Amino acid sequence: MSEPLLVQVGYSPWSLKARLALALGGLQHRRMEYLPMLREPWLRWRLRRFTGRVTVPVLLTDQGAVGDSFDIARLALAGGPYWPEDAALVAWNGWSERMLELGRTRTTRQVLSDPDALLASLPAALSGLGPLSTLLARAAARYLLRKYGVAEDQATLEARMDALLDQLAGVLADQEYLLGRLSYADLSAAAGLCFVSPPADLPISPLARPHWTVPTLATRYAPLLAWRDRVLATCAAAARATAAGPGAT
Ligand SMILES: N[C@@H](CCC(=O)N[C@@H](CS)C(=O)NCC(=O)O)C(=O)O
Repeated sequence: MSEPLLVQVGYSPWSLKARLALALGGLQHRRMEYLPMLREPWLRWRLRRFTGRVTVPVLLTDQGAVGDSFDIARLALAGGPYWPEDAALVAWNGWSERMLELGRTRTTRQVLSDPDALLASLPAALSGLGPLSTLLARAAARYLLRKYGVAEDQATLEARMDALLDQLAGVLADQEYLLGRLSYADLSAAAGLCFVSPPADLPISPLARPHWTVPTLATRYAPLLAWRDRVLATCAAAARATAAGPGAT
C-alpha cells in the first residue's frame, strides 16, 4: 500500500485544515503543490470528473480520492478523541467555510488591484517570466473570482465577517475549546480566521500578506487571533506526540 498523496495549495486555508487533521491523526502522506487553473485538467483526469467543480485539497489514496478538507479530516480523525460527534463538527466547519468564502473574495480582489502582490502570489516557477507572469497571475485571480466570488462589495463582506467573528467570540467567551476539549471544530474555526489575519507560518508572500488582513477586524478580534495561535500550537504539539508514538514523553 503506497502513502496517500495530498494535492494541496500550501498557502490555502482549506489545505491547512487538511494538513492539520492529517498531522493530528498521524496519517503519513506525501504532498504535491497544485497550481490553480493550470493544473485543473490534470486534477479532473485524476478524479475522472470531467464536469462540475473540482477543488483542492484532495487526498489520493489506494482506495480512491477524498475530495474535501472535511472528508480528509474525517478520514484522519474519526474514531479518535479529536472527532467527538459529526453534527457539531459539520456545524463549525460550515462556520469556517462561510468565513473563508467571504475572506477569499475580499483578499483576491485586493491582490488583483496590487500588481506587486499579484506577482508575488505566483509560485516561484512561474514568477520570472516577465509580462507573461503578470498575465498569468491576473488570469488566475480572475479565475478564482469567477469560480468562487461572492457578489457583495468589500464593506459588506467585512460586515458579514464581523458578524461571524462575533458569534465565535461569544462561544469562546468562557471556554478554551468549542466542544469542551480540543477537536476538529477548533482546527476548522482556527483556519477560518486566515483571511482576518493569516498565521505567521502560512507561506504567503510579505507583499500579499497585508491583503490577507482586515485591520479593523484583526484589532477588534485580537483575542480570537491569539486563541487561533494557541490552538495551532497545541495541535502541533499533539501531532508531534502522535508521531513519536505511544509512551513517548
Ligand atoms: N469545501 C472545500 C473547499 C476547497 C476550496 O475552496 N479550494 C480552493 C482553495 S485552495 C481551490 O481548490 N482553489 C483552486 C482552484 O479552484 O483551482 C474543502 O474544504 O476542501
